[in-house]
Amino acid sequence: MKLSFRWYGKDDPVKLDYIRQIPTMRSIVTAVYDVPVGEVWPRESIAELKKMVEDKGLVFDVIESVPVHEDIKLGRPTRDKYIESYKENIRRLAEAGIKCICYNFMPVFDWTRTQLDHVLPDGSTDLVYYKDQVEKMDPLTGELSLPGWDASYKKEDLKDLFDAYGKLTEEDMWDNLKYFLENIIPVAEECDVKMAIHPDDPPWNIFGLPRIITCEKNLDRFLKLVDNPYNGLTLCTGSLGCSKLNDMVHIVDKYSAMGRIHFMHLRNVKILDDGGFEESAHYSGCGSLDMVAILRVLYKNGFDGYLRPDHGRMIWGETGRPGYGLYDRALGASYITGIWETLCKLDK
Ligand code: CS2
Ligand code: MN
Repeated sequence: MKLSFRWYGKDDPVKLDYIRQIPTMRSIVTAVYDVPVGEVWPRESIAELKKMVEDKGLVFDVIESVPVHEDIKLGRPTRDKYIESYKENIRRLAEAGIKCICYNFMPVFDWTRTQLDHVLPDGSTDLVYYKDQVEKMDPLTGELSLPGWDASYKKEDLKDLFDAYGKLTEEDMWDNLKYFLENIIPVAEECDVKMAIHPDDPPWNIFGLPRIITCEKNLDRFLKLVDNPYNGLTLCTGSLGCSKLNDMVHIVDKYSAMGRIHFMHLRNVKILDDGGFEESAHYSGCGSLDMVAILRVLYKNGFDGYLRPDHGRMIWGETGRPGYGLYDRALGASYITGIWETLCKLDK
């Protein structure tokens, strides 16, 4: 397991100087953030990121994310141009030493929550998804904007996108994903870069937009679209695991045994009775997922891919990007390291 940490580049309030102080921290997960979706990343920007990371003694070998242009997801005629840029990004990143690229295929919005600063009984804050509040949200009229989302959409563009997705069935999404994979996976293989799709978060349709990377059945279907080890998964326990229908230990066991998990996101969530959820500290007792059981199956299957603590709470007065503060993710990383060390030593 290669422990890694997400970093949002030089404007991230969380400094590489701090990240490197987390015991056993190895890789930095980052991206070029100032290039519009669908365009090629300048070699200089990639080189600059690599240098910043390596100057601190950390490894630059995972990218999260190279975003997929909506025209690809929608199967519009212009998709070929964006697919060509995507391939070029894979090549350029491979030249810079990247071994794994995380991306997602969610229409329009990335992860969705109803509140980013929900206060827990201990005074820390977390991200929550309350069903009754989601029903009242209208992304077309509200001033709603979440940090996982591309803030660049104008209201009119959003309306067009919603109209376009309104005509698209889930089967169309599958066709469009297959077309994308058939084009990019051969390039990824040639460049020795593992592609790792991130599950939809939450793993169900939101605002009437179709979502397909949601459950075991669909993960099976996804892996068969292009049955090649370079076509793999970012297994995010908090994304799939916020649905009671997903048995996370079984899912992690199955796909790590198949060698198709290239990147693990470890995060805990507390599933609520009505199907909503609250993100929690990583410790198993704080949420609905059993972190030891998840890490145990990874260990048993000899998992040697990347693994990072995912969203943390805001604790100790830290302010910054919700889900991506330093302190709680560092606690998560240490907790994971402790479990992993125990698994290794018990095995001896
Ligand atoms: C999120 C996402 O759960 C997560 O990791 O923070 O923003 C994720 O990075 C993207 O969906 C990956 O493409
Ligand atoms: Mn994740």
